[in-house]
Amino acid sequence: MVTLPGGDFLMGNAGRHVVPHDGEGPVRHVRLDPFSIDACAVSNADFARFAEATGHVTEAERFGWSFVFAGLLPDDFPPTRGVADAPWWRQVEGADWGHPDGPQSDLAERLDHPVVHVSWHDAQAYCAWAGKQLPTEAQWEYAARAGLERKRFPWGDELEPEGKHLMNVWQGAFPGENSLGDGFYGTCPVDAFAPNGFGLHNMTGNVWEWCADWFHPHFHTRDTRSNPQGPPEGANRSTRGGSYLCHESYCARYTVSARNSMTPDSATGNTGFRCCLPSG
Ligand SMILES: [Cu+2]
Repeated sequence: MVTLPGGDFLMGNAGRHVVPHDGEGPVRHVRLDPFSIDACAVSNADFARFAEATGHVTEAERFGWSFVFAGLLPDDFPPTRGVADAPWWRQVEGADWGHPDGPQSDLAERLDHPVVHVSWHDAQAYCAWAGKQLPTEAQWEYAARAGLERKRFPWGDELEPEGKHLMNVWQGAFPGENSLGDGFYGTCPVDAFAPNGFGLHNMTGNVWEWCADWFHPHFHTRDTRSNPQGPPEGANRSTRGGSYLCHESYCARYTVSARNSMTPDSATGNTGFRCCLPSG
């Protein structure tokens, strides 16, 4: 883990790149106590140790299916149900954290990749076992920004500075063609790209990361500016950071301020988490 000093920072984005109904703005001063956060997302190896020690069965395992990106399924995969307005998401029976691309897949080549197909409840259970907690959205964003003010990405404003890929997102025409400019189609190892100025890897791209907060598009405009925890209740939990599927053309939520959410029992092949701890 990396210990961060906290203090005052500018949270949110009101620039031209925002997704308005996500509630990325306004830009506001937020104050945080010091805390520690994992340098990397929780890996499959980490989660395997937790499952082994506790016998935890994830929600996707109990439901018997999870959402897998169509491009990750073998060509001869049996028919699956899709999502109406996002047909590239397939409802795959037997997909779970140990079988991330469906029942024919395993973790052999990706123990150092982030665990996926874990719900918010699963992430909470892992955190409780590890004696940690999920970061709040404010902690997550402060950590992702690494002291840079009003920048779009953890390293600055440019998506590919000097043509260099600094995170795992989609290159090419989504969803049919990925030119693999960054070297990866699906997930990549949790430390695959250089860390940000705080020493944290893959804050954007690779996988969405669960945060502690209930999601609300506007609650933060009236929430406390000191260690905000989000709304007291809600339907969805917040996720941050975007994933290997993000692309400017359809989902540019691969930035430090972008927000998304899912119900706390949901799991997908592009959502994981990292843990945090109050410091001192
Ligand atoms: Cu996205």
